[in-house]
Amino acid sequence: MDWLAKINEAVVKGRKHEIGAMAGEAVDAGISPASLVDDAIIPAMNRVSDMWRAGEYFVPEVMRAASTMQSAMDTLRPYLVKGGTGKGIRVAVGTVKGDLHDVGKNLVAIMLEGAGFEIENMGVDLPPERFVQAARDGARIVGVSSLLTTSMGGMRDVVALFEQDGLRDAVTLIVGGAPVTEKFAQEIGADVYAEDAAHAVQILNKMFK
Ligand code: B1M
Repeated sequence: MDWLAKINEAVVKGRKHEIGAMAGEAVDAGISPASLVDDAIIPAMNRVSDMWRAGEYFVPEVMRAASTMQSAMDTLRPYLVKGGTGKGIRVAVGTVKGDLHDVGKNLVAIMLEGAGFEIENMGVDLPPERFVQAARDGARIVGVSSLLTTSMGGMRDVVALFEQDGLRDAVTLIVGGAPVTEKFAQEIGADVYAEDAAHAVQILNKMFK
């Protein structure tokens, strides 16, 4: 059975109630959880995006696919986080104000948890104050996600508030999301840009051994 094709199709078609069992069976059949994410689930969301742009999918279908993806991630989460070494470093991650996209941010959170970081997943549409509060509550790394060109400017406000509150040097600020670039991250004064979840793990693992 081609599990990758089957899972890809199930996400695209939004088979939310079947996907959990399917993902579990695929793992039992020997497919690596990381491959399910990289080679089936993320490509499925890219297909959904193409279908949206082509006018074949509308918001309800996209929402259903995203929620199906989330269910798959919920099933895979225990496998992806297995083996975390427990670094004792808290990372707070959230999506910037005005932005409701949470799938990529959740993936980053799961992968970092798998690498041994303690995770506070703060949610979406967050004002700058929420990110600063996370640092006051003990996060040493604060991650900000944005998926919209119209929301990414909000990352600048997050950095500015950290500076204004005298907490800029107390945290490592990591930013990412589809429209975000290394150049933009440097412009706004973030410490780290990660293009995807694996990259975020790689960089933070190097910085926090
Ligand atoms: Co939206 N949407 N959406 N959407 N949506 C995009 C992002 C878009 C590219 C689609 C398109 O037009 N091709 C486009 C943005 C264009 C732009 O600004 N450049 C877009 C738009 C325009 C919109 C609306 C404005 C549409 C409308 O209403 N007219 C609206 C905005 C709502 C709002 O946020 N205020 C909207 C709404 C939605 C839904 C609610 C329907 C749904 C979100 C559901 C949810 O998240 N719960 C949705 C979805 C699902 C998408 C697409 C199809 C898929 C996003 C996704 O989940 N990708 C998306 C097209 C696309 O990206 N292909 C699109 C899978 C995920 C694993 O990847 O999130 O990129 P991604 O995360 C990656 C990296 O970016 C990175 O790591 C992850 C992979 O490892 N990363 C980080 C992300 N955050 C990181 C943080 C880090 C480090 C790395 O450190 C902290």
